[in-house]
Amino acid sequence: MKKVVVFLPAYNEEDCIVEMIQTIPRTMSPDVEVKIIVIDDGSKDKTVELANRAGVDAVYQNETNQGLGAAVRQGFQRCLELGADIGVMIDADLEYPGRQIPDVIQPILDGKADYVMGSRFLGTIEGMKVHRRLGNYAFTLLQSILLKRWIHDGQSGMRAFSKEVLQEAEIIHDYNYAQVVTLNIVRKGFRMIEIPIHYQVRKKGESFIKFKAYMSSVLPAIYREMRRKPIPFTKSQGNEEWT
Ligand SMILES: Nc1nc2c(ncn2[C@@H]2O[C@H](COP(=O)(O)OP(=O)(O)OP(=O)(O)O)[C@@H](O)[C@H]2O)c(=O)[nH]1
Ligand SMILES: [Mg+2]
Repeated sequence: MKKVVVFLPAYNEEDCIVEMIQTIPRTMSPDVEVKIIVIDDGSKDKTVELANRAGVDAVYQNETNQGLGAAVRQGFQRCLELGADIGVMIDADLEYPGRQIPDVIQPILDGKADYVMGSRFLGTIEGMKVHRRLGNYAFTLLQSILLKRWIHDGQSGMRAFSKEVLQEAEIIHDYNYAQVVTLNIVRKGFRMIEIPIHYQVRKKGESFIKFKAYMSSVLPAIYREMRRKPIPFTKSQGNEEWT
């Protein structure tokens, strides 16, 4: 039996959280057990109450807002505490297809990958604005150059992580995780693949992305991450620190 823990980082998502939780299949295959948890990051609306009523396995509540990077880092930790073999992260804002979670975990179940990104640009996209599309292309290209391999969608809000990746991945800033975590995981030697997903832009709630804050946090974090020297992960060596 494999344990899959799906975590949703959520900040003021009362308009979406219930419907989002309902999109996540509870049964994926006979040998997979699914748990769903919410990492609430100081929401000031009814996110926590509604998530609890929607029947998730746990809601972890931060008193104050720590940022999406910090929330995903906490998500990894919670998955491990719950004994996950695979952790899945998915945004709470109804943009990503919960029904496709079985597709993103399959390559890990098959032993073909350690890290799976749901790729919007390999799949279908509904309603993404032009400036967002360009921003996504630019940040994805930057990651492709830094990793010397082609990536199609470096900012996806739907990803799956093997247990080893949950243990080893580091997110070096609290504001965001999207690019730095991929640089971190891939440079440690884990196998990443992308699979096509269907994406539909947010119809309710508010995006947290503000251009200036994003640029001034994410770009320096990418730089800092690349300055670090990755120690390749091997099963015997495990937890060695980076220098
Ligand atoms: N824990 C936590 N989650 C956050 C925070 N800000 C946003 N989120 C959640 O992270 C997910 C992604 O946030 P969005 O604002 O949709 O960001 P995005 O999808 O990159 O941007 P859009 O394309 O505009 O939707 C959603 O589930 C949010 O609720 C935060 O500060 N802390
Ligand atoms: Mg979103």
